[in-house]
Amino acid sequence: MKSKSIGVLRTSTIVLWFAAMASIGCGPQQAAQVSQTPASSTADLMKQRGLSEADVNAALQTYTPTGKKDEYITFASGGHGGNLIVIGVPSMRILKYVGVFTPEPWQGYGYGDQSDTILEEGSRFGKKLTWGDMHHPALSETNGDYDGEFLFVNDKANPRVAVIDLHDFVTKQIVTSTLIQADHGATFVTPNTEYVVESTQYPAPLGGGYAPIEEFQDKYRGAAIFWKFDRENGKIDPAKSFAIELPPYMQDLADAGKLDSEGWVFINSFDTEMAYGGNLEGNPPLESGASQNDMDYMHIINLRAAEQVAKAGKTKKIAGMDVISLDTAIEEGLLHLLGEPKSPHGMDVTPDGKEIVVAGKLDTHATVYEFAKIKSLIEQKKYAGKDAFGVPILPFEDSIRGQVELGLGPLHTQYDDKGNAYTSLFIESAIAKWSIKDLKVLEKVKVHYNVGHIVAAEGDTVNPDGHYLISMNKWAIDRFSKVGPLLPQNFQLINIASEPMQLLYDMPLPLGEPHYAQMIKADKLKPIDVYKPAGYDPIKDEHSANAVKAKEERIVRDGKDVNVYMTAVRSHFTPDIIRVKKGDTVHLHITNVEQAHDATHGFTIGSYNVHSSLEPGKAVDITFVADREGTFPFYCTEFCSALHLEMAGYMLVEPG
Ligand code: RUQ
Ligand code: CUA
Repeated sequence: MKSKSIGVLRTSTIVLWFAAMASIGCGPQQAAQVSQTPASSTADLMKQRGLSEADVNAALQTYTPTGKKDEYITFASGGHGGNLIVIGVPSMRILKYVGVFTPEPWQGYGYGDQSDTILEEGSRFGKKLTWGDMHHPALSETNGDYDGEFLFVNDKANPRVAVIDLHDFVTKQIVTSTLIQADHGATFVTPNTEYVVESTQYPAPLGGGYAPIEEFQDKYRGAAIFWKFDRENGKIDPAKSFAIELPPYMQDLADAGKLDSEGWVFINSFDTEMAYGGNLEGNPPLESGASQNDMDYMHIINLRAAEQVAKAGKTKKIAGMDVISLDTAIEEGLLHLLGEPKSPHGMDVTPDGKEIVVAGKLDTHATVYEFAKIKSLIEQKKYAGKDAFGVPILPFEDSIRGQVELGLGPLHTQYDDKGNAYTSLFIESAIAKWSIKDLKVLEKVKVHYNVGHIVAAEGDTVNPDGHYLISMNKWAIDRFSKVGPLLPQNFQLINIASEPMQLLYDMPLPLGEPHYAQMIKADKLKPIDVYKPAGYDPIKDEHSANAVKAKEERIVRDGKDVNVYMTAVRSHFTPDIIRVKKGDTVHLHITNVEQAHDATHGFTIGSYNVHSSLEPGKAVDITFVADREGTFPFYCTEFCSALHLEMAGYMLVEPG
């Protein structure tokens, strides 16, 4: 069930009601509870804090009393922070950071064997990476609607895709292919999450080799990788994944078709000039070299047909990946190009799947393409020409329904439940609301400042909710108290159900630059409370072979390997003394045997760079070499109980 949208609350009525309640000795929430006298009347508070009626109105739409939950959950990319950020809407309270591409000490992510495996798995060219430039989260979908089960997200810098399981909000997998060297059209899922799309941004020789940049047109290529998702296992299956070679344009954002356009993938691009910079070598800088042509190209991929071609083995292996060559893609009719106004950015399929909205950074319009027209042009082989590689180009005029003039620097588009689209205007620092049917701007709201992506409630699904939209602003300038030259991002919550649209709340976001986010109805998420039964390994997603039960704690020495089978329970670790010799390899296997909700312990041994989070029922393994003799206290790092400080012990490393 979709939520009903709300309009603007009538503040004057509410203020009067507050005043009336206050005068009879009842605060707003205390009416049915203990009677308390508010510090001041609402009118006094407004005066003291300099708040207008509009401010109070906005506050009442976001204020969330203790114990009340949010209606929506937003999953925001953590940008160069490399972690995922979970935010409640409308309160805009941060609920969690999830370690993904960057070690996250609170969760012990990257500080123990299991989670190290995940970061290790994300290595490229043998190098373990401890950060990522996270851009676009994508919730798993069933029939084009979020199902609340999984989330995928990309790392643009070190092209990778992570899988986060929303049953416990833990990163379970990172996949990467050295086929490509930077991504941006990622991650986007097909309507039933069969595939997770990852396409390149900056062309490079496929597979990661060297080629002189002067051979850009011959040797450099883009690619789109279609990672096959195995929902049953909750993992991407690289062996069943494949890629298509693309021309050396700078492919940008992408979207998967839905409903009418299901089975197709759309990727836009800039730099169809194939400029590659060289501003100290007599060439124009990349930015101007890449902005010469009036039109760039949308890439239209017939994914269903491509899947058949890949299954038929018409691929070559590059960097371990099955790749459909550009020639094969052309021969088999898998790839078509279509003009897009100068340097486009956002690529957003409408909820009915019938149209595609492309916003041009350097063009003041959004262009609305009709999928039915595109499909019939492809079927009739009606081309306007071919590009330098022989890829057929569809005629622009015949494939669009029209254009709408939005303003300066249109980037990304989201949708509501009433047939409206919302497009961010980066240069103008505004959001334009426009009618998809009439191609007319209805209204604009100012934001602060330089908005990139926007996210509306379920705003890129087949069934958007309307109501809330967050403007993800890159610049904050004067919105918050000063914190030095590096400023937070500014997330602004907007009520899009009200007319005019109403700016409700500014939330500073001080952890990297989130690019995209997705907002899901909170009741679609069904996370677990504890790992049951105790002894679960969340990374391997199975009962741990090293799980320890109460009374089965022990220390087992095998040559220089010391295995410590330990339990944690309020308020002790068993064993609480570990004796080893310098040079021993210590394998800690710790199980939090508690099953009480929120009874989390932490574990650290000083000076060994070891930390784990032990949620109820979780089992972790930590391996390290006791390479320093001495006396090392270990203790619980979560204030779990009255005797938390006593939840400690000693590791004694005797001289070897
Ligand atoms: S991109 S706004 Cu990945 Cu638009 Cu950042
Ligand atoms: Cu366990 Cu503190």
